[in-house]
Formats: sequence, C-alpha cells, structure tokens
Amino acid sequence: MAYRRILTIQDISCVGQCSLTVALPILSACGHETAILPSAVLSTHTAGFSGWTCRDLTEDMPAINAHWNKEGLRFEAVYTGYLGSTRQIDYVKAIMNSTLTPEGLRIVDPAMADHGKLYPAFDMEYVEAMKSLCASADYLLPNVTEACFLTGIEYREEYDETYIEKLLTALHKLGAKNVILTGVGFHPAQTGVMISESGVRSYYCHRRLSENCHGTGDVYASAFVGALLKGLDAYTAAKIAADYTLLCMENTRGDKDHTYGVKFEPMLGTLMDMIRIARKMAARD
Ligand code: PXL
Repeated sequence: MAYRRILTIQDISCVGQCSLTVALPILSACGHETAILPSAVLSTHTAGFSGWTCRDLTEDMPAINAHWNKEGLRFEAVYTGYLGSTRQIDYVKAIMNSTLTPEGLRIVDPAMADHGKLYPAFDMEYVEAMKSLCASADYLLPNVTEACFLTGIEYREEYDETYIEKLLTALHKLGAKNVILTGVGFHPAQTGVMISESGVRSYYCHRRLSENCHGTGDVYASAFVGALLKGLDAYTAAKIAADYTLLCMENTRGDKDHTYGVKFEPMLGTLMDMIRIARKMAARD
C-alpha cells in the first residue's frame, strides 16, 4: 500500500511553519514513515523575522550517518530542503549514497532563494555547493529564482516559454533527471508548474493569488513528495501539490496575525482525498 520510508533533511525553524514543521506532518498524513535529520535549529525562519538564532548541526551529521550505517538503516527516498551550511552539502551527499536503497530516490528542493534574491544566510559559495547536490537529483524542485542561481541565467520577472525552456535545458545539463519548476506564470493572473520528466515537458497552470506567503515552497515540495511516493506520476503529484498549496494560501489570506506561514493543517484531509481519488483513477487506466 505504498508505505514508504523517507528521510527528510532540512532545518527546524521552531516557529514559522516551514521546513521540518511542514514536511513531517504532510509526509506522515500522506501515510509514509518519515525519518528526519535537522540541518540546523533556528528560533524562526529568516524571512520576515529579524534577530533569529541559529544552531548549525553540520558537526553532528557524520556520527549520525555512521550510526545509521551500523544499524543498516535504509530509506526509499531522501528529500532535502533548507540546509545549514556549505560544508553540510558534502555530508548530505554521503548520507544519500550510504542510506538509499538501490532504487531509492534523491529529491532535492534547493531552498535558498526567492523573488530574485538569495535568503539572508546564503552566498554564492553555497550556490556552488548546492549545484553539486542538484546534479544528482532524481527530482529537482526549484522556483524560477533558484533555477537562475543554479544555471547562471539572468533572473526575469516577466518571460516567455523560450526563457523557461532555456532554464529547464540548463538544469538537465547540470545533471537533474526530472525537474519540477515552480512559480511559472505567463500571464499576470496565472501561475503554475512546469514538469520536465527526462526532458518531456508538461505544464499545470492555475490562478495566482496576489499575496506572497512564506513557506509555500516547503508545503508544495512536501505534498509533491508525499503524492509521488504514493505511486502517482510526476505530473499528477505536481498538480495535487499545486492545488493543495493554493488551498492553504486561500485558508490563510486575510488573517493579519498570520503572515509568517500558511495554515496548511486544516487542509490535510483534502490532500489525502486528492491523493486517494488520483490513485483510484490511475488504477482504472
Ligand atoms: O521556507 C524556506 C525556509 C526554510 N528555512 C528557513 C528559512 C526559509 C526561508 O526563508 O529562512 C530557516
């Protein structure tokens, strides 16, 4: 019944509805066993808060990996998000190499930038290191800003299909097998996801809400991973994740006290329903 053991490596932002506080509940609700490796512990996320604390957990990673190897622990997927340091990326690659099952998936969300800018904690050295992790990805989930940093292509707010095609080609050239490029919109009222599976493109387009919400990239990536590992194809998983993220944003808009993240929890039942229905339909094909 598609019960997978997934390892997700990203930070714990104690408050802020992002990273592990989003990935763990979403993957668990999807019905997967979820192991976690915190890359860092922050008091809050770094977008929209100031004065946050951060404890980088890079130093703990080799010993954790050694213990898992001693115990013979294996994962059917490793899904990475916001990482704690440049040096940590080498450890993450080693963990993937030693803990993934032979068919195990490397799923990389290069969570490091948005709206044309790197997040405050990162620099170009981090981008270079992240490129090497993305090169090994079975599924890479960048937004347009991250795709630009990874490929060296100039960031644009407005673009056409040729520009998106250029980004996808460059991401495959980097080494990523399948790319799920998020936040791709060709008209002001719309946004969507471009899915490139071993070079074959498909596009899912939906309404764009005017608000910019924090943490939606993490909600999206977690829902995508949850749905994909339920055995759905990448397009269906990408579509479900987009519909779910939009629902979470709609559920949050207008709440002035809730600007740091989205209220994704009340929508988990709908995510489960969407996955269940899609699985039933796929079984009929
Ligand atoms: O949602 C991405 C994210 C994750 N973790 C931390 C962040 C951010 C975005 O700013 O600051 C700590």
